[in-house]
Amino acid sequence: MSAIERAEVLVTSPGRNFVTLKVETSDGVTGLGDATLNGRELAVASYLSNHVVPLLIGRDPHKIEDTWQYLYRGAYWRRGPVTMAAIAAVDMALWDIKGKVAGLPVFQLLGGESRIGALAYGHASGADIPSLCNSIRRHLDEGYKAVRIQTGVPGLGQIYGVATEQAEGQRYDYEPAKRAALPLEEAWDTRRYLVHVPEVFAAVRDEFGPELPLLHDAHHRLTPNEAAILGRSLERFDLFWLEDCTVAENQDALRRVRSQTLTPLAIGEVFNSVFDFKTLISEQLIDYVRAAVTHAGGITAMKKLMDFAALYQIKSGFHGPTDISPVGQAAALHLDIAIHNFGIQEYMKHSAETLSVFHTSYTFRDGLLHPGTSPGLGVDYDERTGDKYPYTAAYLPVNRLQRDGTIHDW
Ligand code: KDG
Ligand code: MG
Repeated sequence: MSAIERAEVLVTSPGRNFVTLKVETSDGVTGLGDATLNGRELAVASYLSNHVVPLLIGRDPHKIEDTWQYLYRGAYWRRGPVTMAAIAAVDMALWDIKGKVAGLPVFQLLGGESRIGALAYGHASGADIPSLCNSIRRHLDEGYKAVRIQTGVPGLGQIYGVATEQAEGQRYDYEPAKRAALPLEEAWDTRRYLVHVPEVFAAVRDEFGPELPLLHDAHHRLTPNEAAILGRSLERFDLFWLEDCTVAENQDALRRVRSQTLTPLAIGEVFNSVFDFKTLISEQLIDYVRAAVTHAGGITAMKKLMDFAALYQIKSGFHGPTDISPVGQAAALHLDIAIHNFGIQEYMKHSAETLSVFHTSYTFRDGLLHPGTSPGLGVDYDERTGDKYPYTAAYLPVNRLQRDGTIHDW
């Protein structure tokens, strides 16, 4: 019988921090899993190396479901981003191993291809409307068929999720692309934002027409009532989705938003369990599940979550910014291709530095992503290159009200 012989946590920082679990079997097969939790990376690295790796040694690598339950139920302490990212990494690594042993890409083990590719959306943004429009044009030139649009808000400074560098050809990475010992502090004003966003959509629809799928992320900054107001004011622009319109750990609050607007809603990038979605799904309060395979327990848990969502005609929109490693992105793509209720996949290209460590086989063509047909997840990790990039502290920015400095949701 094959057994897990070694498991190792690899921390690297090629442009930004990533935590990867490498699992090796007695037959010499290696599997990779993404355990990156942006800004709290070392907590998961420690959870894995101190509390999970010792439990894996000697286990049958093919028992994916049993291992998932062993780590989830066996720990006594359930859920939470650190625990679920650690379980996700083990889960992905075991699917990677199973695929390699079978000689099949993981999507074949999940039921095979349901589509030729996964519609991807990119991140267009700019300090103002003209620079946003340039960014949208660049995305369309690169082949994107759907874009998320974010801009600066007049009267506020740097805003989360908006590129500061606009020069032609310069790429924008998600925060915290710039390393610092302390989080940056940004100023926020909801009234200014609510006035500005409809103006942005009006200008973009004017320039790019009615058909381009447009998305927008409110980053949890609104109350349910403000979210309903925004949803209503954007209805005429026919969004693909409005994301994280309000803080959703109080799932009941979404009833207010849902009953007041027809703008499609996407929620869940900070969620890590099916229970975070239970009310949202069973009452059809959202249209898209935004969870990340990396943060919500891996392929095993996300497949079940999406099967539950399918009963309510809710689709996937898996989280895929650059703080999801190429391993996590590949895991999402295998699910995207296999499940029936796929919606859209977020796709920000990783930097050349990141891709010098993670060698990927997924492709992006004509706006569609495909995980490729290599056995397993299709990502290799170059340890020699990874070791050249030591971990560097980096944090997500903190958001304060411009008016009086109160810490605000985001
Ligand atoms: O780590 C946090 C980021 O991944 C997140 O804020 C990005 O909101 C985001 C998105 O929609 O990609
Ligand atoms: Mg988001």
